[in-house]
This record gives sequence, structure tokens and C-alpha cells, in this order.
Amino acid sequence: MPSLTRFLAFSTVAVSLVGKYSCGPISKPAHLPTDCGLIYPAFQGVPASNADPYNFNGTSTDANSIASTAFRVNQKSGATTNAPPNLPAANTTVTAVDGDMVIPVSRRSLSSIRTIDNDMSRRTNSDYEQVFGGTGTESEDRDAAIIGTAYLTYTLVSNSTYNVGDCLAFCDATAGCVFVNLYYEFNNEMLDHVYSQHSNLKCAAYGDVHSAEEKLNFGSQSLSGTSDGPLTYIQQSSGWTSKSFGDPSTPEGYDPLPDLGGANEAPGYMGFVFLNKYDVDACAAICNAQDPDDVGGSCKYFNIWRAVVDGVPTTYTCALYYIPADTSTAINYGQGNLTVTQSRGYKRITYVLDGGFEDYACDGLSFCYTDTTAGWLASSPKDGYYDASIFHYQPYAHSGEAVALLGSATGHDNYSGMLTYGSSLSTEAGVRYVIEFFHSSFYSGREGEVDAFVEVYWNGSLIGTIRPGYSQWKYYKFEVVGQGNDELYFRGGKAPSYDFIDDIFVMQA
Ligand SMILES: *[C@@H]1O[C@H](CO)[C@@H](O)[C@H](O)[C@H]1NC(C)=O
Ligand SMILES: *[C@@H]1O[C@H](CO)[C@@H](O)[C@H](O)[C@H]1NC(C)=O
Ligand SMILES: *[C@@H]1O[C@H](CO)[C@@H](O)[C@H](O)[C@H]1NC(C)=O
Ligand SMILES: *[C@@H]1O[C@H](CO)[C@@H](O)[C@H](O)[C@H]1NC(C)=O
Ligand SMILES: *[C@@H]1O[C@H](CO)[C@@H](O)[C@H](O)[C@H]1NC(C)=O
Ligand SMILES: *[C@@H]1O[C@H](CO)[C@@H](O)[C@H](O)[C@H]1NC(C)=O
Ligand SMILES: [Ca+2]
Repeated sequence: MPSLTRFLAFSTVAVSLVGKYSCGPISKPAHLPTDCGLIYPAFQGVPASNADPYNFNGTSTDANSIASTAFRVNQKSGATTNAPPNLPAANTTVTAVDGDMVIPVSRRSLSSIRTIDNDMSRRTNSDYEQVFGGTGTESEDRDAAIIGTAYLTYTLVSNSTYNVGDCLAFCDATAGCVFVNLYYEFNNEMLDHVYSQHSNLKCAAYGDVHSAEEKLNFGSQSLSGTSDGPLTYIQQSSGWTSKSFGDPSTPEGYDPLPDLGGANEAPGYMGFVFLNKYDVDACAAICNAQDPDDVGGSCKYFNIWRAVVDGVPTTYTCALYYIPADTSTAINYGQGNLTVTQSRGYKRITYVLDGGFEDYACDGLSFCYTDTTAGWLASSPKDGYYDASIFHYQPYAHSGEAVALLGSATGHDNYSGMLTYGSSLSTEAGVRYVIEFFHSSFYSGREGEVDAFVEVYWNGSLIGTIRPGYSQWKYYKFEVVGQGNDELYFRGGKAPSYDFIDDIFVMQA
């Protein structure tokens, strides 16, 4: 490995020279300015400013905040008495953001999200089973309708019989429906005289399964049309669920994890939202749109789960992370009367492998550098020398131990180097992608770094330039449209202006 040989040569030199020479390169080419005080990166110089390395201690999931919010949120509903039948199913909405309730009128609408593809195959009535039966046929008998989570919409089915069949067919036809509540509602003028169905047999569709203990709507409203008329009441309220509703379809740009069991308690946590239904596409869209963390960058993983409080479905948590979590941290099964159910994890697909350069190790040493790794190629223009490089040296890195550098590592020249991803990305034409990375240019101090710059090239086209001058680690993001099998490279640095790049990600926007 030639680079290692070079490294050994340099490190030997460096050991004997650091401290002795603190002014200019070892054999200073005539064209270089005198950089008194600067020891070049290849000689393991100390950056002019050296912020403490970031650590992810204390960035773990705030399970207590999620639980306490779950106890306060109220997103249970049913077929309201004044809404007409057959409205389109309610779109997914956010009911809470971190600890704060989202007021329904100002609900952050997720209407920009594609409606959920309901990929459940067509079902027949035999694919349903009864969860609970209804009671009451005599005029004095009373029952109650469900007030529960993930209410979608309702219809009126013919009441010439207790029409379970048409109600289940309605569930089949309603995207996301896994449960229906069928019941008679009496003394409602709208049902009796206004709606064209002329039926008082309501069929309410839900995106989650509910039980008899959620029969909480007893009617008792004055809807007969006369102010002193009889109040509404419910009879024969039964519940039916589809026997099998498989895994949700995986959102675009994500890979599913195997079953989690519990909810993640993992570092890199960015907060949570509650959704009004279990909607992986909505959670993915929220992850994609989440503002990046200053240190961790964008959302790269989400954990969606259903909170059941005292046996009753209560809310749907969408927890966001900038570090992809895995099954090993899926250890939160609930607390007190709250149970974590249906926990699933989805990892955002990244098209660049080893964007943090951590595959480059030094066989136990703490310092080495190279111009080639398994994933990356660092190159110089003609007559340039190490104008781009990859370093394994923790003080230079944003995360981990390794990082890329643009600008002659040895101070040999002032040419700009190129850092090229070694293979074309498995991107597709017409799809929007984000390129994100962290950058710093503080190595040579304020004066030395005036010319710091990085150009970002996507499939051969310059799509962005940064000229930050002297700068601490900072997050950058560019959006591009794929042309298919795109290529990614960076160009920049101009010694003694050094540009460090770490944690490069390309993901679907
Ligand atoms: C982070 O936590 C680990 C384990 O608790 C500990 O060993 C390490 O010192 C902590 N790092 C910092 C910088 O606090
Ligand atoms: C749901 O979102 C779609 C797509 O933006 C929108 O056209 C529709 O009106 C919304 N439906 C409701 C009930 O808000
Ligand atoms: C069917 O619904 C209509 C309209 O609400 C109502 O007038 C009628 O009494 C209902 N029939 C039965 C059998 O409940
Ligand atoms: C569940 O426990 C929480 C906190 O202990 C409490 O506030 C809440 O009322 C309980 N809910 C039910 C339905 O028991
Ligand atoms: C870069 O080097 C060239 C000679 O190779 C020199 O003419 C030029 O002034 C240098 N630029 C800077 C900004 O130092
Ligand atoms: C993308 O770049 C490759 C290699 O430079 C080139 O062959 C291809 O035509 C480019 N695609 C488009 C759509 O420009
Ligand atoms: Ca790194």
C-alpha cells in the first residue's frame, strides 16, 4: 500500500521536525508564502482552533416526555353527528410536536404527502371477524358507539337489515381501514330526513382496532329538529376487524429494520411528533423535512410505534434520529399503564458508503493519511502534491477519527485538490436528492483560511460553492435532481487555506 509507505516516511520526518520547524514547509518551494507558525496537516500540526470533539452522550430518546405527552393527548373521535357521510378519509395530521399539543384548527397539514397507498389485497367478508357485538333492540335499550384513535370516515348503509356486509365492503374501499363500528343512531333528523341514504345505520371506519371498552359515545344530543324533541341514542353497536393487516409498505428512500419489539432508546434523538394514525409515509415525510441538527445533520432514521394506555390505543409516535438506530436499543416496552406496540424502524437509504471516512484506519496508530481508500479517491492536478487527502486523526475529524482534507497536506503547493467518490451512485433519473456534509476551515487560523472554498460537483456539473473563509464545523446541504448513476466529487482547498470535509450523505429528498 503506497500511501502507508508514504505515511511512514512522513511520520518519521514529522516526529523529528515538529517543534523544531514551526515556520514554513520542510523544503519550502519558492512560490509558497512563508507561513510562520503553521505546521502542515501532514506533519500532525495542531489546528489553530480546536473545539472539543462532539460526543453524543445525553442525546438519547426522551421517553418520559413522550409518555407524559401521550397521557395528555386526545385524538380519539368517531362519526360526528353533524358531518355528512362519505367524506374522504381524514388525512394524516400531527397531534403533538415534542411536548406541545397541536391545536386542531392550526394542525400542521400533511396534505403535501402522497396519500397512503393501501397495498392490502382485496378482502372478503370472511376476512373479517367480530371484535364485539351490539346490544339493545327494545325502545328503552341503549348502547354506545366507539370514540377511538385513527377515525377515518363513515357511511350510511341500508337499514333494511343489520347490514354488516355493506359495512365491511365500505372498509375494503376505504384506504387504511382495518376496523369498522356499525350502529343505529336514533332521533337524528339529518339521518331520518336529509341525507339521501335515508338510513340511521352508521358504519364508521378506523385505521386501528378498537374494543368494547371504547364505547363512549352514548348520543344524548338534541338533533331531532325540535328543541324539546327526543335526544339521540345508539343501539346495536358492533365492531369488526380485518383478520390480517400486514406490514405497511416501506416508504420511498428507506429500508425497514427487522421487528423491533420495543421503542428505541438511542442517541442522536431529534424529537418526536404524534400522528393521528399509524402512517409510515407521513413519518418518513416528517423525517425528510426535519431541520438538521447543528452537530448531527439531517434525520436519518425514524421509529414509529403505537402507544396503548390501559389497553386502549392512544397515539402514534414518530420519533426522529440523526444516527440510525437498530434493534439493540429497542428496549422501551412502556412504562406504567403505557405499552409500546407495533414498533417499527426505518433507516434512510444513503447512497454514499463511508461518507465519514471511518473505514480508513491506521492499524492501531492514531495518525496516518492517504490519497486512496476503498470508497474515495483524493487527487491533485499536475505538479500538485497531496492537494486532497484522507486523514485518520481524531483532532481533524468532525465525527469519529477520520476526515477528508482539501489543500496540499504537506504545504507543497497552493493547488486545489479533488475528492471523488470511487463509484457512481445508484441514483435514479428524475428523483430529488440531498447532498449533505460537514465542513471546517479553521486549521490555519483567520488569515491562513481566507481562501478556503469547496465546490460540489454532481454528475460533472458544479451545483454549489462555499467560500466560508475561517470557519468551525458547519452543516451544508444541497439539493439536486438525479440523472441516474450520478457521480459525486468535491474540489477545493488552497494551502494554507485548508478545507476539511466529513460525514457526507446523499439521500432522497
Ligand atoms: C460519554 O459516555 C461514556 C459512557 O458513559 C463515557 O465513557 C464517556 O467518557 C462520555 N464522554 C464524554 C465526552 O462525556
Ligand atoms: C388530503 O390531502 C389531499 C392531497 O393534498 C387533498 O387534496 C385533500 O383535500 C385532503 N383531504 C382532506 C380531507 O383534507
Ligand atoms: C331506517 O332509517 C330511517 C332513516 O333514519 C328510519 O326512518 C327508519 O326507521 C330506519 N329503519 C329501521 C328499521 O331502523
Ligand atoms: C396512566 O398513568 C398516567 C401516569 O401515571 C396517568 O396520568 C393516567 O391518568 C393513567 N391513564 C389511565 C387511563 O389510567
Ligand atoms: C499560488 O502559487 C503561485 C505559484 O505557483 C503564485 O503565483 C500565487 O501567488 C500563489 N497564490 C497564492 C494565493 O498564494
Ligand atoms: C452523467 O455523467 C456521466 C458520466 O460523466 C455521463 O455519461 C452521463 O451522460 C451523465 N448523465 C446525464 C443525464 O447528463
Ligand atoms: Ca469521520
